[in-house]
Amino acid sequence: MALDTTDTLGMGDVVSNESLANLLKEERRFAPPADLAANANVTAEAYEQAKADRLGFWAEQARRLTWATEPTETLDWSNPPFAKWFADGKLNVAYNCVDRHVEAGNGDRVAIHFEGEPGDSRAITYAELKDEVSRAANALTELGVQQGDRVAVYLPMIPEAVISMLACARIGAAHSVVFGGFSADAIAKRVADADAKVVITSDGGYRRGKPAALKPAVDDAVSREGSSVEHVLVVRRTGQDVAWTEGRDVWWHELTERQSAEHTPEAFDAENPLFILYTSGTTGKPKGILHTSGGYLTQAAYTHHAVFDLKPETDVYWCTADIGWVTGHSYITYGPLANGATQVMYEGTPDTPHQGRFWEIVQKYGVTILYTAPTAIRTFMKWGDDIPAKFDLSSLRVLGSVGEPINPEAWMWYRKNIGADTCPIVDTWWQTETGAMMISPLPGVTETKPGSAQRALPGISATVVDDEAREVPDGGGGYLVLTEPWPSMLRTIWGDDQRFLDTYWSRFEGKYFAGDGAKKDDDGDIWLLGRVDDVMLVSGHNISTTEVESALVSHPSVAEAAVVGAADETTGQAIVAFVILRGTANADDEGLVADLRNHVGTTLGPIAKPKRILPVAELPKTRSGKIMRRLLRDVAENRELGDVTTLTDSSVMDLIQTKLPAAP
Ligand code: 6R9
Repeated sequence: MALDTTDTLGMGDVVSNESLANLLKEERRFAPPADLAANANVTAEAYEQAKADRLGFWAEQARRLTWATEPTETLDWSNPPFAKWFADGKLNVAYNCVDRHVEAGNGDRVAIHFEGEPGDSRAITYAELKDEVSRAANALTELGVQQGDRVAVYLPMIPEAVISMLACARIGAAHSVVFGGFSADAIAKRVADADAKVVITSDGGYRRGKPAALKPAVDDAVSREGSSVEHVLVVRRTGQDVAWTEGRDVWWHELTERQSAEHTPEAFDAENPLFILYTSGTTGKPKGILHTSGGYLTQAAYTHHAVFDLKPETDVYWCTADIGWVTGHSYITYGPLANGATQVMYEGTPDTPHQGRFWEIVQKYGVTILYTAPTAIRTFMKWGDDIPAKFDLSSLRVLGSVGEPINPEAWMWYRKNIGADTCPIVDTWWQTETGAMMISPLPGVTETKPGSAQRALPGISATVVDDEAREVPDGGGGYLVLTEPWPSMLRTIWGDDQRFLDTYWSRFEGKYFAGDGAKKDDDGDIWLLGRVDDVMLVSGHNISTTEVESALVSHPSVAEAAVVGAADETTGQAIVAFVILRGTANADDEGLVADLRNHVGTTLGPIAKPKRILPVAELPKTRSGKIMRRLLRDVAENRELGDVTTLTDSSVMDLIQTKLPAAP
């Protein structure tokens, strides 16, 4: 989450006492399809049940898992905010994700339909997955990995990524997955912070039609002085040449092939660390978010069952996230596999070899549930309606969104062009820190509203507060907070309890501060307004970047927009918008820029009119698709660029800077 600067806690200067202006009015409503509602996994009753007995509700959800020792305690909150969930229970996470489905007679069910970018494919059943995870667990044990150790994973989107994570879980070691696009520096920092013993990587992976090397970055990272890494385990994916350090480097296939496919899963404490995942703050070193086993898996499994209405016998689920993002952890590896789902895993980019690749995959596997990000949806909008129209998407029944607020127009496009105007859209708000979904519609229950995540899930308590920590009334705006502990909450920042307290628990006494701006509409539904650090203060009014961006995207000439507040002598901050135009619109058309300003003025009010609108070809994004507004702020304020290491493609910034006219 590269936008996260909450640990600086400097936003008090930015968000003043004035609440976020409630600008956007969205009146469209969509009822759940009747057949889905009639057969839904979860009904409205779940909210009532959880409200009456929140801990009882979660204790019941924990029974979705198979425990070696059933927990008798639900929550230990005796030392807040350090939570323990199901603390006297014991389980093996990998057993829950794999073995138990085989034991239940579902060994022949496909767990993963892998689709490689070059077109190779591979179906892995639960029985096969059990063998592979067992061999990998034996292999890690042979390399000296033990319960409590850390293993770094730096892999492309191939089944071995999931197998590696589960193999770690199986032997009680914590994994730390590092995005396959990060630099040697980023790997070295994360490996050092977690003190990882082993790194699992590959020769390379396929991206945009070409093999892209991965191992050189690992070689560089682990050859630094004082590295904790004893072994590098290398998966052969592309067959490209690799440098080899004898004694340290080991081929995955050589090591795993000679292991037994039998491995007895040991039961570990519910609070045994499962993984560390780093979120990159803009300043300081990345935060290692620590998740543990029983509570995390309970909420990942429950939310995947409830929010996607998963029917494991018939659904084909596809989450397009990368495994290096928390979404890949909770909704590719843990949630779906704990639920015995059949899922698609795709290695590459959406436009390789053509812009219909996603829809071709949906058609090929008969995908019924699709989970993707607003950034992808806006890209598909830009490419045009005719592309998905060429494919049979009639298998789809539930559509999900995650990562950023989804603009109402992107939501409408998704529903109409991908969801045949019938599929419910679940806009799921959550964070690396929350571990699993927190705020989302339920597909068989909620009347949805384009652009709103709406309501905390059963068993979750979220609200919006003002500067003084008072809950805002319906119609008000402020900060999103979580008011009760939840099973998949982060337990701490790895090795830095104080930073955990400072970042999340010091802003509002006794409440978790998420760092997002939010408002409540007149029905009490929650609308996310972007990171608090991104909120603009224009002539004394707090204006959300999200709302101005959504207004711009609702203009037929705009495909994508990123809005920032730049220092301004008269108004404090002035709104600067970077826009990507749709196919036929002309970037040099002065009339269009005036038209866009007026469009924002009529949609949101004159206060929200951007002072400058700059058409650009690309926007800077993180690997999880979030727009990095702070870099655009640097550009808009003619400053030198800050840290660009978490960008997907740093050349984007050169492009934007060269295209910029001098500031007026
Ligand atoms: C899962 C994930 C977390 C931040 C979060 C918020 C933004 C995610 C959202 C959303 C509005 C949604 N975010 N989902 N904003 N609506 N449905 O993205 O985790 O990478 O840690 O980012 O992403 O700003 O605080 P992570």
